[in-house]
Order: sequence, then structure tokens, then C-alpha cells
Amino acid sequence: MALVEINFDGIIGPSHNYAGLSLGNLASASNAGDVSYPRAAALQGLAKMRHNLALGLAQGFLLPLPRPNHGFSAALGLDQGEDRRLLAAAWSASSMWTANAATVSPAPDTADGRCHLTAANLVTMPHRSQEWPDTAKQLRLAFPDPAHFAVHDAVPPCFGDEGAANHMRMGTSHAAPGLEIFVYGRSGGAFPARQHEQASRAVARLNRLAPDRVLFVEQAPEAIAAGAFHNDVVAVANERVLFTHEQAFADPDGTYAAIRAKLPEAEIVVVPASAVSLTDAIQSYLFNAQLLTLPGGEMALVIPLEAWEHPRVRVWLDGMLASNGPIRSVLPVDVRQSMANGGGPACLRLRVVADPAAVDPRFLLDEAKASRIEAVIAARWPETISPEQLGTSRLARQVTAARAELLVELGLSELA
Ligand code: SUG
Repeated sequence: MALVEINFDGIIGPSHNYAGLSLGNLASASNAGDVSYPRAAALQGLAKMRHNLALGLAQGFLLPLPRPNHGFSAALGLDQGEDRRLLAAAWSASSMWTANAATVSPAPDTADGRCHLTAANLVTMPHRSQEWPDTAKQLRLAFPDPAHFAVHDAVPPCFGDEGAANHMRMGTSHAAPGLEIFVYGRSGGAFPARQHEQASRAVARLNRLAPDRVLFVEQAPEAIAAGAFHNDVVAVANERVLFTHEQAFADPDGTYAAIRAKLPEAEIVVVPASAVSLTDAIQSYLFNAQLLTLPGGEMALVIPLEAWEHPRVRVWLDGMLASNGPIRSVLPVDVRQSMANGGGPACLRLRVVADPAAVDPRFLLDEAKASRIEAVIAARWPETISPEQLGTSRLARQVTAARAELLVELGLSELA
């Protein structure tokens, strides 16, 4: 069985909009009320997937969830749409950020030798709390074979879980047994900690991880307070490399020592606050990057254009590239529409280490399928959405029909 890393990107849904729903996510708050460009957003996301395909990497995707979610608004008694924030929640395309879909523990790490996926309950933000049942249904379709996969329902809502955005896996290679690092928050001043320690511990148990291959690490409260609402805004890991901001963890030195104790091969690339402040990191999303092992074995960092164009981040990146570090190239991509809601390249993908032959092929991308998806997006996704259009039956018909057409195109009508 050939285990490889497959990145499953969320196709950006036709209702993508800026409603300012995520407290503690500075981009979401500052772009609230702007006109969104769902068609451009989805094409940007697709271009990122193609970019990774062209690098020779395995690429999958997950479909947008049904929006507007009439069940959610009905359960809140919202049929009249008098509460604009809750109305917008029912329309949110937030499932595009599949790093929050689930926490994935690949087969080499688990007690039963299967890849375990626990859907994330996302309870801290109301608009995201409605995602997980539909997400779990989709994961069960994409990863159907119980000999290879186990998909778990989300942990109970008493503990907030935000999925892989607060989880890092390190090891000598993707296919080797890994060290799984769960990062939780306690507080962030005015902003909520969205990942609770007890949720992380429950996910580790559900995913059947051996206690000695797991670390639970506290995120720095100052990182949450500065706008790092998920750990993947300040750190990213791949195989033996951890790329992190100096202020990502509450106890940085203790965290690095614990990693090295379990993985002596670990290389930890720390970006000092003197070069890139927490504010710079959060504005630029330098760490919300895909740290990828290319087919030739070298590592590349796929960053948002915002990071490439940021003067202090650029100086640091130029220095890193000139040095002999483990990250050999930096590849900027344009995901500006997602970025304006606080979602960079890393937020848009869920990493699954698995044998692609065990995955339902309808969820795997190749160039021909990318062109078919592109055609549906270009023809059916709204060009713009302004906030006052949310709740109108005209837009509801358009976004519902657009998604339905994509499902038909991909032979996935059971997700309707
Ligand atoms: O949960 N933004 C998302 C961004 C998620 C980013 N994911 C990771 N870091 N992995 C969130 O805050 C904004 C939606 C709005 O305001 O309309 C939003 O949900």
C-alpha cells in the first residue's frame, strides 16, 4: 500500500460572502459588509489545487455544503430572517476551510492500523457549528472502506474542537509513524480560545493514538489575542520540519524540547519576533502555508501573495532561501478572496496520508476534472454577493442550483 499525503481542498462555495462572523479573526471582522466575488474566489482556490497538481502532488477536494442551510435557520426560528448575523450564518460558505473539517491520524500512527478522521464540532462560532454533520457524511463517502478508514462523529459540544488547524504531525516521512501534536488554547484576552484541551484529548483517544506518540501543547495566549485564532496561523509542520513563529506556543522552549525528545531528527525553524512580529505574521499569513515535500524530496512553502508582498516577511524569506535551511523554495499563490475572511493556503486544505487507491476517486483531482469543475464555476457561481442579497430567494435559487450542477457534474448527487 503506497501511503502518500493527499491535500483535500475545499471547493469555495457559491454563497461565499463577507459577514464578519468570526470574533478573533481580524480579517473576517475588518472586511465585514464588503462585496464578495464567489466566482473569482472559487477559481482562485481551483488554481491553487492545479498549482499543487502541477508540482506532482496528489490532490483531492471536498464539496461545498448545502447553503443556505434551511434546517439551521428553522431550528433557530429564523424563517423571517430578522437577525442578520444569524441569517448570514445559514448562508456561510465557511466549509471551504477544510483544515477545520476534521483531525486526521494516518494509519501508521493508530492502534488498529487504519486512518482515523474525527469531524470537528466547530462550536465556538455559530456559523461553523452547523458544518460537522454534513462534513462527516461527506468524509464517509470519500473514505468509504472500513478496512482503511474510520470516520468519527464530532466530540460533544461541551468542548470546542477546530480540527486539523490545531494539529500538526511530524515524522521522518509521511508513511512512517508520526508524532501528533495537538495545540489548544486557554484564553486570548478579548478573543475566545476555539480549541479546548479536553477536545484535543478526546480526539487523540477517538483516533486511537498511543499516548507516547502524542503531545498536547498550549498555544500562547498573546498569539490568540493578536488574532491567531487557530495554531495554523502561527505554525506549520511537515515531516521532520516545524516552521513556527517564536510566540506561537505558551512554552516555546519546552515545546521544542518535547518534540526533539520524541523525534530526534526534528528541525525547528523559528521566526523571531524581532524579524516578523506577531502582527506581521497575522497580517501576512506567512505561517498559514502549505509546507510540502515535493516528489524530488525537497520541501517547498506555498504561501499567500500577501506574505510575499509584505516587506518584513519578504526580507526574512529572502534570508531563509539564501541560507542552507530545510525549506528550499517559496511558492506564492493568490487566494485573496479567502484571505479576506482569514483563510490562507493552509486553511483551505485537509491533509490525509493514505493510499489514493483507497479513496473514492470522485474526490480526487486531475487536470481534466479541474477543467470540468472550472466550467461549472465560471458558468454558475455568482460574480458578486453584497450583504443585502443574503436571504433573498433569487440568490438562494442561484447558489442552490450552482452547487447542484457541480454535484451532477462530479457524479456526487448523493450529497444533495
Ligand atoms: O473559522 N473564517 C474562518 C477562517 C478559517 C481559517 N481556517 C484555519 N485557520 N485553518 C473562521 O474564522 C469568516 C466568515 C465570515 O465572517 O463571513 C470565517 O468563518
